[in-house]
Amino acid sequence: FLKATAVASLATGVAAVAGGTKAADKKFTIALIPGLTTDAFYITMRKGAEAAAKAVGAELVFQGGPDFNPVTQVPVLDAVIAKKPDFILIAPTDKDQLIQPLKKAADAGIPIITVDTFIGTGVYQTGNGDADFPLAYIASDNLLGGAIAARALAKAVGEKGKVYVSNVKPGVSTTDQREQGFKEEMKKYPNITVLETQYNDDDANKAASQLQAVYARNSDLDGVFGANLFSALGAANGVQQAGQTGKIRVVAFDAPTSIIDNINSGLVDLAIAQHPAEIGYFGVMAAYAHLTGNSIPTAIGTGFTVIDKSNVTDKNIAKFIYSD
Ligand code: T6T
Repeated sequence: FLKATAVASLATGVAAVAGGTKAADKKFTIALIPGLTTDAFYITMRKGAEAAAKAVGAELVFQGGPDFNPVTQVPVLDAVIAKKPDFILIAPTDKDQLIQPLKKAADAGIPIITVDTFIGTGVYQTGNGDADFPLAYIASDNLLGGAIAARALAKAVGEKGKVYVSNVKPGVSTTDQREQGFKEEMKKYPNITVLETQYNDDDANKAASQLQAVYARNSDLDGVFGANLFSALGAANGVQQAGQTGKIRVVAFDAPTSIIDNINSGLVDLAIAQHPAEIGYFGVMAAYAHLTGNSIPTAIGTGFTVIDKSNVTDKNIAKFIYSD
């Protein structure tokens, strides 16, 4: 009798495994729509997503717009929805303007996770509001990232003087939160004045001209926080063009190789590297978990690595430099 039971449960076990294998045999198509395709941050995210897709035998489709703008992102999203992928991972380029376009995907039965940026408040699956339908938000803690930037810049300028934020445009969840976190933390430094934010539309050339214009109005400018890759790169170029390298201090969000070069030359003090590959990896893994009937957390936070001259050659740090 004992033997029979053992055989029976073994058989059940085999059946369960066979069932699991069958579900996993379907090759899922997971679409990843970045903020824009030519940004080292999203290129690195794609690598992590591809590693995860390979691990679970899914197909990853990477399709995005040529600039960071809802006007170009929404048609890409519509084209992706028309192809009916099993899952959409997307970095929405605007908190509000992507709600309705993404609702169309949800209404078509395509599950969604937002990666890097969010829609609405970024708090999903609450039964509240019109933007809680994505299953999860996977990203850096951008408020914290802004606070880290403020502390670093305050230290670099000797806790006094004038600084400003070089930013993309209002409505982008990540960069809005970085600015918010930065300004809140800066309140702890009464001798630092934070000048008006300069919005560059994700255009490094514009950010460079703005740096020079702010400096022309404020010859005692001490520092700038570049709130994303192009803002930081442009601000740093502006500092160099103004002949102020080392005098106007630069703290960069994001860590492409160009910013690392600027750290080595002394133009940029430090870079706050996000972990985009990790965001992409967990995005695909969470999608796969959902598609195979598992529940997933509504939020996954990924970390930062602060890179400066003192640690840039350490291979455990350098692995967080973005891919070009
Ligand atoms: O900083 C990243 C990303 O987190 C942000 O949402 C948009 O800009 C980047 O892609 C860098 O260019």
